[in-house]
Amino acid sequence: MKLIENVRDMKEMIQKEKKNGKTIGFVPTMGFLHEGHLSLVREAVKKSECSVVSIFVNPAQFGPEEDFSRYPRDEDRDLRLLDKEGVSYAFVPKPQEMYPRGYRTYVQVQDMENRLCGASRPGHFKGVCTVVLKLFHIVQPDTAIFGQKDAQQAIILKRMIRDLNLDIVLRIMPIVRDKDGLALSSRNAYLGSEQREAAVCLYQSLKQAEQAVKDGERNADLVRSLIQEKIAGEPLARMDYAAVVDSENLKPLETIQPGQTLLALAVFIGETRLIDNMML
Ligand code: PAJ
Repeated sequence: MKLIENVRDMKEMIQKEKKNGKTIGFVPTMGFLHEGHLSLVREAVKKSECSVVSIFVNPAQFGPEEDFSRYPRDEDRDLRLLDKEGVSYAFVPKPQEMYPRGYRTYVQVQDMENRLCGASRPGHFKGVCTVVLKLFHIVQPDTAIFGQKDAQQAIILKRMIRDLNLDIVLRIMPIVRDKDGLALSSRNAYLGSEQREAAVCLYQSLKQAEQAVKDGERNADLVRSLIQEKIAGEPLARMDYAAVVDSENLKPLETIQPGQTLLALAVFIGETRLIDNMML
């Protein structure tokens, strides 16, 4: 695996690979890699002739009160893991190069960016779309691979790709979970042991909602209140939102339409904000 730390070198390498007719598979990450990230990486390595994984903790997607400075980082370990997976290039740009002094250009996917996580994290998806579009321009992937874990992110990026006529195939990989069902996340590292146990309530609330729908429930408000009750029953948890939305446009649904309904929630466990979701 080659480690690339600046934009010019990355572009040069990509140009060479493309000239040789190689297909490019790309996995953007913020590092502190776990099995969830690695499931995307394996897909890129398997399905593309040249695989690129970026590690960049993107300051533009963190709010002023959020955890940018303490976001977990372990670049050496990440690079070892990527090397072991057979990745072609690790791209680890510097913030000063991605956002030099005087940087002014941002990409927004209107309406969708203010729903769900966007309501409690203003500007978050503007930061995500901007950095992902920049990375797309640098890496020029044929295929980009994202996780269902960040469902809203994947849905918004799909819209951005369509709206901006990008020739990139988006692949969405299923959520990788711990044994008890907690979705793997770099932020799980913040949890103390009691909090870690409490965090399983996110998954359990989704399972309960899913069961209700399997049993015939179609009232979205009722399903949403099942999730809220489950979270309220966990003393260490505080609800941010639970939503039952259309999986294309993220608009709230009154009636559950199996096949196009996304259940999504965000919950604070102590100071740590965790998200999870399920497609119905
Ligand atoms: P990050 O949180 O590091 O996640 C990188 C990719 O891994 C995302 O596509 C995310 O959905 C996926 N992922 C995380 N946990 C997962 C899990 N348990 N199962 C499956 N996939 C999982 O998402 C970001 O970084 C950033 O917003 C980024 C797209 C890199 C832009 O900065």
